Amino acid sequence: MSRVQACLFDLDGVIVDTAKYHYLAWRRLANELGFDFTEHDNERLKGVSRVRSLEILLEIGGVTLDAQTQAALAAKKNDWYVEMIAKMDESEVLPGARRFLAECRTAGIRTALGSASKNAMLILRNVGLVDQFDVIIDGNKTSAAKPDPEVFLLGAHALGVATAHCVVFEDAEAGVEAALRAGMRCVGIGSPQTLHRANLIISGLAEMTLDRLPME
Ligand code: B16
Ligand code: MG
Repeated sequence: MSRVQACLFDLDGVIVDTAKYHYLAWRRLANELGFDFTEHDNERLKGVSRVRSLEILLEIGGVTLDAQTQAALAAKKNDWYVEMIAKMDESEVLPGARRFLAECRTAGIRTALGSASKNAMLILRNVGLVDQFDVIIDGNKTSAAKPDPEVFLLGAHALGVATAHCVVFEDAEAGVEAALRAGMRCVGIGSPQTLHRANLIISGLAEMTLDRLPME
């Protein structure tokens, strides 16, 4: 019997691919400001908070703006992003995610969401996954961004599971770092080049089975 008692999942890049919508909204903003923003540039925003994402975007465009203007632009980008995610449905859950969440729960392993997004609830509702998580920690409940371990520590605490019995699923380097700093094991989803510190690296939850969960 596995000693793993809880699995904590990042949202964007693990459960759904919302990075494509973030990209479209950030690119629209960059174009309005008079510069281009490529998909390659967008990689730098994955797993990063909204405020920090805007700072990186402005850095790329070589634009300096006061705090008030920055706040207004972040809100504008979010309105465009929300317009897109409002149309998401069940078909946008990444392959294997729904099945693996169900397998965890059937095996008595508790589940939590650990996302930087302040829009996580809207996304989970639209794709029909709210009920698959025992606990949901999102960007509205945290004060420190990954690689700070706060989001995962809050998740483990709410689940009542010791960090040593938790496994995190993450697609961003900062998220892997956050999981390890929380004293948890981590399954990296994506490239071994960026996620090499994870205990196991897979290309998506379609490859994941309970017997592959990294144990102490
Ligand atoms: P929002 P995750 C992150 O989600 C995204 O990867 C990142 O690109 C985004 O800036 C961040 O959420 C904040 O999202 O603007 O919706 O609050 O990977 O932590 O699930
Ligand atoms: Mg992510």
